[in-house]
Amino acid sequence: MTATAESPGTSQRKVALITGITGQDGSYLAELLLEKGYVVHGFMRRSSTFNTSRIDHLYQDPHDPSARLFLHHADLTDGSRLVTLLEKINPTEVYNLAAQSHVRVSFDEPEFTGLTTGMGTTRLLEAIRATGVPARFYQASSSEMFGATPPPQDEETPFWPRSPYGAAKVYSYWITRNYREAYDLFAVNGILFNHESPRRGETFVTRKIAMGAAAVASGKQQYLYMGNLDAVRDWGYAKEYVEGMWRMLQAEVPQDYVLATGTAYTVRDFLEFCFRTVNLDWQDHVRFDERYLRPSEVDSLIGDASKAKRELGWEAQVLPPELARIMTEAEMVAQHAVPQR
Ligand code: NDP
Ligand code: GDR
Repeated sequence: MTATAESPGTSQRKVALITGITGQDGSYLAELLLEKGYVVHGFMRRSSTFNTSRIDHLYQDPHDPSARLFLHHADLTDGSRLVTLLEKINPTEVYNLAAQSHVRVSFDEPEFTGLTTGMGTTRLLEAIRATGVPARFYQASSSEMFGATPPPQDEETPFWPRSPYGAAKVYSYWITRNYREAYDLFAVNGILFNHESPRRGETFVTRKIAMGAAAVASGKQQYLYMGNLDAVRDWGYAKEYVEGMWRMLQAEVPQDYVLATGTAYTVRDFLEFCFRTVNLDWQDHVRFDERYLRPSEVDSLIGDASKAKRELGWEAQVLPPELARIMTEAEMVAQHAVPQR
């Protein structure tokens, strides 16, 4: 029987499916769910080089009878594969984290971004509906959907996406709501503001800065080339945000929630925090390169997560200055960096 908004799942089975398990959030979520006793299935793309470095520490030989993590090749552009695997796995919770997730890249590859970040969600929802698996569904929605609408942004704030990525996420947001309303599916949107960690992709701004600060501190690099330093973001710690995702699927009623810290810092501030960790002045080491500008920018995202605090008991603990320190110190260790002074 399908878990619906009226009849939340009564099943004692805890079988999660994570798309995008090889990504930053997928790896933290897999850790969390394994700790909570779930059997975890992850979808990963086939690639010519291994793309599992973030989850290698969780790997278990599937022949081991105690194994609870299973990986499957599956791409969100391949709908029939999604149906086949959903039937076989029969999950109780599905977390849709897979996406072409880079905003700048979405201007270069708008059609591909639409196919994965947008239509991929419909393919997965349709596979759940068609197979009738008893799964609750989490959609990785984004603060990028708010785009040019001024802060603070919460669940009631109108969307005004400023990139092909943002537009694709708005589509996915609405198709998730539509499956909730049309088919009574327990389907929710987590509207997450930027969240970072030492596992963040290397071309996102926080990781780029943390890596750059460590490389400069150890004399491996002299300059870091950056784009718009005035953008304001609300940066939290990814490890805490995956707990919020899980809580959304344990709620009585399917609803959409914002997760954010409520803080506002510029890219310039983040440079200051990271370079301060290695006792350097960022202004001596940062140069401008217009290639990192976007055709249309999102100036300011500052989230109001009071609904998640009130109803889910979720609240961000790690704020940007500490986050920058955690990320820069992790880089110093990862790069075997020895400070030059
Ligand atoms: P990442 O870019 O680190 O991970 C994205 C994951 O999606 C990777 O596992 C990637 O595989 C996979 N993927 C990409 N395209 C496909 C495809 N066509 N089929 C199957 N898998 C695919 O993102 P994050 O972990 O940071 O974010 C997780 C989700 O949350 C994304 O949907 C993102 O858009 C969204 N989000 C993220 C926020 C953030 O601040 N981190 C904020 C709000 C929303 P591979 O490893 O092979 O590239
Ligand atoms: P964002 O993250 O676009 O907010 O999307 P990103 O870290 O790429 O950019 C944040 C801000 O920094 C400015 N910036 C630079 N960005 C990058 N990547 N590289 C640079 O050199 C640079 N210089 C300045 C950008 O212009 C921007 O204003 C992230 C992604 O994880 C999305 O998937 C997610 O949905 C949103 O966060 C919430």
